[in-house]
Amino acid sequence: MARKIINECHLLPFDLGVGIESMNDMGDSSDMLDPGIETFFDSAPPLKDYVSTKRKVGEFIELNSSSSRNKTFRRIVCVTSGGTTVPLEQRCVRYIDNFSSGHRGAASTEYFVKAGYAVIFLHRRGSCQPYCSTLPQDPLLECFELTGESSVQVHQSHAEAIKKALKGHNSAVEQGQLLKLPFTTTFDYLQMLQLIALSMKSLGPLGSFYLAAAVSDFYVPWESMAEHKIQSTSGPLDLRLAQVPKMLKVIRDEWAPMAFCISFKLETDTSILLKKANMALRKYDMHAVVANELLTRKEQVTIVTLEGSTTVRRDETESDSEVEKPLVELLVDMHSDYIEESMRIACEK
Ligand code: 9Z3
Repeated sequence: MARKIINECHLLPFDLGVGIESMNDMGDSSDMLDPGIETFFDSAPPLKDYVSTKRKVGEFIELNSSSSRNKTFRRIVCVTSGGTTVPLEQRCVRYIDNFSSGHRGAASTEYFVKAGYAVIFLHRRGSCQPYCSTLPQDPLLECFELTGESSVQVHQSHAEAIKKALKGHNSAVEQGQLLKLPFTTTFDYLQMLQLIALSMKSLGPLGSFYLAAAVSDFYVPWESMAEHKIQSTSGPLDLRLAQVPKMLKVIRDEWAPMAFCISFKLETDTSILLKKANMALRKYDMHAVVANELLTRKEQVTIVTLEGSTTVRRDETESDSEVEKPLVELLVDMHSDYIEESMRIACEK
């Protein structure tokens, strides 16, 4: 259990009114963006589900904010999860992918919900989902059996796992604590992250970002991308990839400056991991960077902050324990401290 009770929000002197009307007035923040970011967003194919995604995010924040009629009041965290793709063709047949199963994000979502948060789970379509880790890896059809001409039932051997997953998932959704939004490409991901961050701006320090998605560092700008399938008969392929601008700093500077921001640093060479995490902490003004090494990422992670670093480990004495449990507990406590501190500063003004 998290150390602190997290329903202190009614004490906060921040304006938390996040009505849907006010969210529609957020306007276009692109005037303030640096040129690389502007180029990226200008070149991106517009989000197909922009209007419905914005509405869903607005309603979810409304439901969990103090302005809500039913007075449910929770902190909100945006958990990003899975890898982003980089299409090589506009009518995409081939793409570059970033490694991530989505397990970190899915498991962490469950622990945030348990700690009382409302979670916007921004995930790669088809990657691991919350409450599904105990489901059988077998093909879907092996979970069911025909019991008559037109009736089907869950196979007894899978019934417990499916019941557990359904209970966890349905309860989180029914309580209004889970909103799942899928992405595939880096274009989709960053546009959705921007939309969510701008929507969360008015939550002040009660909003949080847990950026576990593995985001591509390079991309092919839409206008220089081949429209049709690249032909192998044209010989070897020369690709020039532009650099994806780092959006972490933009979240801090412009999109949601008061939100509590946690990013991840993945390396395969442990000798540079903490140095790189420390650099990211300072460069992007994160509140914490979670450093992990590819092969040991499920066993241990190190949380790097300006105050120092703390390593948390999976409880090896329990076979089904996950490193995300102590990780999220620690981050929830840090978020509590951050809210308290922000509240104190706001009161002094
Ligand atoms: C991570 O480091 C995640 O912990 C993992 C989780 C992707 C390793 P899985 O999904 O793995 O459970 O299989 N995410 C961030 C990776 C990343 O691309 N970080 C960038 C960097 O390291 C910064 S945004 O430069």
